[in-house]
Amino acid sequence: MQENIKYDESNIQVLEGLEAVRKRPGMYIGSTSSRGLHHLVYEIMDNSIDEALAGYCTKITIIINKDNSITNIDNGRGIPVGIHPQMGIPTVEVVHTILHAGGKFDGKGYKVSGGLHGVGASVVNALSEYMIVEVFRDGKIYRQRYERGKVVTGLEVVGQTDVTGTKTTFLPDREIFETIEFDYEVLLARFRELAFLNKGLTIVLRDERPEVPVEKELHYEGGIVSFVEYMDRNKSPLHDPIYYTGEKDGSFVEIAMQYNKDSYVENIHSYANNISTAEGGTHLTGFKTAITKVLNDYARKYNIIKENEKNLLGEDVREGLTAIISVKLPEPQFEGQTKTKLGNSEIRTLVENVISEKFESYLEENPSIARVILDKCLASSRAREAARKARELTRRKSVLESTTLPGKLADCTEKDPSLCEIFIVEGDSAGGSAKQGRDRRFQAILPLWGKMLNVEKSRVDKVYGNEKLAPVITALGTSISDDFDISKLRYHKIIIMADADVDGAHIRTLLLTFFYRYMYPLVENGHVYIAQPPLYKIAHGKEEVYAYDDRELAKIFEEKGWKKADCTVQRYKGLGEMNPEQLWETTMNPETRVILRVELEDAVAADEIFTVLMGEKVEPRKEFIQTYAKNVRNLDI
Ligand code: 0RA
Repeated sequence: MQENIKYDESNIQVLEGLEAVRKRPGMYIGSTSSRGLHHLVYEIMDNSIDEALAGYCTKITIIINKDNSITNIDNGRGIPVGIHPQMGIPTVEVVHTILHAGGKFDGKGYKVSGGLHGVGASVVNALSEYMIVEVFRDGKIYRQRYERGKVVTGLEVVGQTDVTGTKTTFLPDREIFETIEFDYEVLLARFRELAFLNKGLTIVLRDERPEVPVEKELHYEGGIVSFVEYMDRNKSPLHDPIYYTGEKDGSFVEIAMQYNKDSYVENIHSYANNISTAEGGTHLTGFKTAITKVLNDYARKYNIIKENEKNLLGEDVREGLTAIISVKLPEPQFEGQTKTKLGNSEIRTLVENVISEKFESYLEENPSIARVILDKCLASSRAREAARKARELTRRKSVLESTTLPGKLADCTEKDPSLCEIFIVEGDSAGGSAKQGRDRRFQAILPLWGKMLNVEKSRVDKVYGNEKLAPVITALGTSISDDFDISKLRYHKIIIMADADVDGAHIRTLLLTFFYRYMYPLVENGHVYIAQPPLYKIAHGKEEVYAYDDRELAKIFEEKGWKKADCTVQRYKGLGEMNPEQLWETTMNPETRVILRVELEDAVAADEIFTVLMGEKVEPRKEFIQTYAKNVRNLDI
């Protein structure tokens, strides 16, 4: 009797658990937007990756089915089907119906509970119209079906097999998600990253939705060395990638790094248990400290830095460096605003020791490579010194002129940055309309003039001195690079407003490159927006409406029942053609406008796009433009 009551109670708890997930899905998967939708796939796949890390699974296949359901197949041992000693139901059912706040259900190593990950199969189940799990184990095929987290069929044996593994199919719930349309490219980018991070693992992505299904197999014997080569494929490396590993007390670290000739920026990505640690943490700190020390010690030893000269700084030794730092550890602590900062202190020493020992001997054994690396660092150091002088000059000037804000800035009256917006506008005529059309209480206008610098091809000293960028820097108030301070940001919305033509796209890309490379936290924290001016104005009698693209134009005719012959359709060639009232109404008024927030879903892809579009090599740019020319209007970062 006792037993029975207890069972009922836990059953009720179970239901409450998954009900909670359906009531507040954002708490478990971050959001119900497209981003949250894609997280469902990562959650399910995560379990298969764990099985691969444990050494039992070599291949994971993910299929996007015609109806946007997802099938995830692995060739691991199969989820255990035996009766769970505490719960009294099959373990596979426990895994799918009981909320495991990211914990391990079987004490297996490497269960990740950081960021949005690790919440597990039960959360995905709760948020799916249906889920079908098939386990291939002990010569049998077991099968169970759930709907919105609830069991609809008990675990059944449905056939025989001579393989092992787990196959999960789920259809995300339309009642929960804003969209259930999966993006092949988004999944592919994440799977490529996972294939790089898990050397030897094969990941297959198959899209069954097109007329002719698409399939891609990802497998990198080189692991993160291949990752670095991949990221640098459009750059000019100074040497082959350097690769180190280390291990202590059940924690593993892997580092791959390579210096490039023609890049002035650093491209370092760190991971903990396959999760991108965008905010860095102990592994990244250990890496940075150690390479700075090793390079300074070597340069001192061989008199490359003279006795009266200063040491190289961290930023000097990272210029042009591409690196991946990947750690795998039993109990990762994720900290920081977005829970993407690794906190485990022991990892810092582990990484430092690996680099100190091995990078030092690498330099000793490869003196000519050591020399080109150090030449690059020294050049960076000199440029930094020049930048410091340029900066001091700017500061002195501003003291003399008594105002720090650029002359062309039409500032707003509101002083609380969280309520303020700045429109960065190309061209004086558009700038004029914007100044007249704006709501001056909270909207500032900064017209740009002069020659725009391509920051991808320049060092920081050039950036400070650039006539077009300097006003942007002073108007925003944050400074740049290592001096960047987000608490000084004067406007929480920075809106780039440029024409919808090729020149406008160019200026947009240059400004985005600048923000990405020199004011990264602005992008990361979602402060950067792109204004969407309309393409058409349609007048019908006294009524006037705007269309932002051709599709919308067609829709307006259809919905309003207007005939083309009765309307005047004006196509805007540029912002300058709009009068202040029109610009306000269509592009600036928060009540009626459309603005796109620049989001960084994938830092690796973003770096790649900026390198390709703005970097030294011409061929990859041509290739990119030829491939994507038809989509340029939707170029999203
Ligand atoms: C724990 C124990 C065993 C397998 C798994 C977990 C497992 C879970 C998942 C989830 C997706 N695919 C999976 N593959 C395996 C096996 C224990 C044993 O066989 O002794």
